[in-house]
Amino acid sequence: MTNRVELKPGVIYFPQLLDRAAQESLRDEIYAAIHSAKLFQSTMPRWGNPMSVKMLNLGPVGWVSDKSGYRYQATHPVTGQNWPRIFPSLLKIWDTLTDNYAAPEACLINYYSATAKMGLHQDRDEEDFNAPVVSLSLGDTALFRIGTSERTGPTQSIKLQSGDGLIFGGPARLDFHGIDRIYKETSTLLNEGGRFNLTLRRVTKPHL
Ligand code: MD6
Ligand code: FE
Repeated sequence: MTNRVELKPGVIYFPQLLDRAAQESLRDEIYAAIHSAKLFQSTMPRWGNPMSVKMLNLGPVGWVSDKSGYRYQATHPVTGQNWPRIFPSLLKIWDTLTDNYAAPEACLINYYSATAKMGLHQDRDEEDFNAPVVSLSLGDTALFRIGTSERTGPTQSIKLQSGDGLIFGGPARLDFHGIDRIYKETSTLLNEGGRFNLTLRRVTKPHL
């Protein structure tokens, strides 16, 4: 098992959770999924401004955002098709990091170009806040900022590199967080540059 660094209660950082070979195979699985299902451009609720990040989901449901709000839905907003399945390799990582918590139902894939960022936000569209969110980074390094459950609370920052993992749960599950910037050309994993972030989520409450 790799290093495990508790950044604060509920936030555990796993530097280099995935070695280069694991990163390459995950990258290739992502490319195959994107080839069949296509990234889509999300827009912010209400005003409809485009987000700088492009998205795709895997799993029975996926997270989408448009003028009418944020929600989980079973189909791709552009094609109307079901989302591709969550890769078995990802389910295995989830089981290891969450100690076999009920299976994740969504894997949100975010793609950041060198200039993309993500504003401070909470992940609160899930019914089950007992489940942690598991995050994986591939490609260029990103500056990740974590605050508190209040938007204006103090924050700490950490650079997430290709292959790093993060668990976000427990008392930190509703903490604000975001990506301030991408460090261009810091990884050779993606030919086109930029960064993928995958977040695995349990959406509904597990039934006994
Ligand atoms: C990113 N991550 O790393 C954005 N959300 O690109 C997230 O928004 C995130 O890393 C919930 C839990 C972990 C995360
Ligand atoms: Fe998030």
